[in-house]
Amino acid sequence: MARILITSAIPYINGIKHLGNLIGSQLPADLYARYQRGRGNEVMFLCATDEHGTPAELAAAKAEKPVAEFCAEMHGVQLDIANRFGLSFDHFGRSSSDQNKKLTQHFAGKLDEAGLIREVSEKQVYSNTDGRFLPDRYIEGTCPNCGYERARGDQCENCTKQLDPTDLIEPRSAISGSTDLEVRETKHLYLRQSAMKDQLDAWIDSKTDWPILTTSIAKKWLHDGDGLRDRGITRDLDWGVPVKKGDQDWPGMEGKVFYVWFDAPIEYIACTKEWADANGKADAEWERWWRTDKGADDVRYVQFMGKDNVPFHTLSFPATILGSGETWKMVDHLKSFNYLNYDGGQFSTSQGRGVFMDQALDLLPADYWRWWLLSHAPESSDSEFTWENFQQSVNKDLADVLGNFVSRITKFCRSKFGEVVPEGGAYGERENALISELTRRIRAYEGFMEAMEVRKSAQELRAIWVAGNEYLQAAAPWSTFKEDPEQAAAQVRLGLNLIRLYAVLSAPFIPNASARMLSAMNTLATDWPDDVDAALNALPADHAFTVPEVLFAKITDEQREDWQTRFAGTRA
Ligand code: B3M
Ligand code: ZN
Repeated sequence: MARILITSAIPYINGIKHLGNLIGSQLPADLYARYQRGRGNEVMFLCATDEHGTPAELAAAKAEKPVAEFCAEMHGVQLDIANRFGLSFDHFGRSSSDQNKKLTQHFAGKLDEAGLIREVSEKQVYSNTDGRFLPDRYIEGTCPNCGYERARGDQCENCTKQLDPTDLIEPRSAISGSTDLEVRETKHLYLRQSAMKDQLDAWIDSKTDWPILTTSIAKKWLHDGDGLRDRGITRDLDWGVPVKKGDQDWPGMEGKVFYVWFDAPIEYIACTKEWADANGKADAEWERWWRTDKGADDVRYVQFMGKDNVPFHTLSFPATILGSGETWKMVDHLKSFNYLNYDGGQFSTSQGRGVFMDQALDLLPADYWRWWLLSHAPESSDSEFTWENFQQSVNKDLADVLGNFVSRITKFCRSKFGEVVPEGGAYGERENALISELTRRIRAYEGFMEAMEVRKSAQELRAIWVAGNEYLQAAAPWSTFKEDPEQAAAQVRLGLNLIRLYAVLSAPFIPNASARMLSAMNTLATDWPDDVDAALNALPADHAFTVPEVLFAKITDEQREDWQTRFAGTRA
């Protein structure tokens, strides 16, 4: 049994995520986690809310709530939506937890001991209009690298370059729009990433199986111009992890907090301790996932994220854990995604454009969205959500192909043999041909799932559903029944067994429909079909089942048009 550690980028606390965010990390991570569990592997799947930084402060101010209270509430909201989407986290933590505070301060202390922190007296942008220092992402201006006019002070979302606010051309406050900014002197800690350049370079070179999207972004920032720059890891803010070295005060750093991007990835680790603490488990239980001298040397660690998060995960976070000199588990595989666009434009949280997770669930159950999003995952390039495409995929793949198969075979059986798996006959040539096709396709499906090729996995799964439909069409038990009821019985028995098989194979994509199929088939047998022949004999003659309610309802043209208009504008 393999041990697999899976993390999804942790969503900001400031609002409910849109479908673009969902398919950029949490959903594919869940697909992989469910698949690995289905294969019988030991999985630790983690996510959390990213609660620090100015976005949290500003969102709380807008909601007229103290920031701690706002975060606690929003964590609950995000957790509830995640559950309703079927995201099967082992723990959904909070970057503001005590565990993360302590661990973040611990790392800072270790990095300081290793000589990798320097104090810098720097000039920082102060907004006279807003009466505060402006954190990086609340300064907007033109990107010096690509000329994008709405680049933020921490990163240009157009070209992904990590920036410092003072790099921006024609900077302005993103809070008030004011250009009445001045630069004031303040002291900060810098992580000497540059001193780790060669180590990071060699580490990335050793990752020969990473997607090109991941390595190209990492390499770009390692070798771009002056190469890997040292990064400020503290901020003049009230809300965040107080700057300390381990449990010691840090002279001169009073009242400052760590930069949100310093503590956020550390939460992956801290989250595992939160999980242990919440379940009354000893530290050894989480350490065996993270400390290579305490059992984690045989763990495979996979991270999921959108492409804009790649630099932080290939450079900054590895610099933190490598720099500590301790035995932390490093990521083995990093799966990154392009962007999902919305109906001719971009999804946007700040502008409320697109469909948000809560709204999606008000329209249709999670599986409809899961299927569309995963089968259209923005892997090799950006992809686009359109209502037409969504309607088409749901109606064809889910309703016509899978749903119809389940309904036809169960109803036919009920009408001719009753609600039990029929007895008699034997699988013949046609059945054996189907078994070999399914065997070939299931092995291909496993290969794609293992490689996290999300779209190809979906295509293969669909082809597996189609193969069953084609079999049923060709075998036509409703005709066979007239001349040879025994043979019809074998065909129907195969069809009912296929439903169970489909439930097992499809569970990572559409867990709710899968559970309903299993419950209709009245079985708890969810073993992975290593042997397809055996899997298609799992439900024996006389086994009772029930005809399920319609698995997937079709989306009508009226619904589609209604939704299209409702979601054309922006969310209030
Ligand atoms: N919260 C950004 C995002 O949600 C950030 C990810 C942190 S991963 C450690 O895209
Ligand atoms: Zn740029």
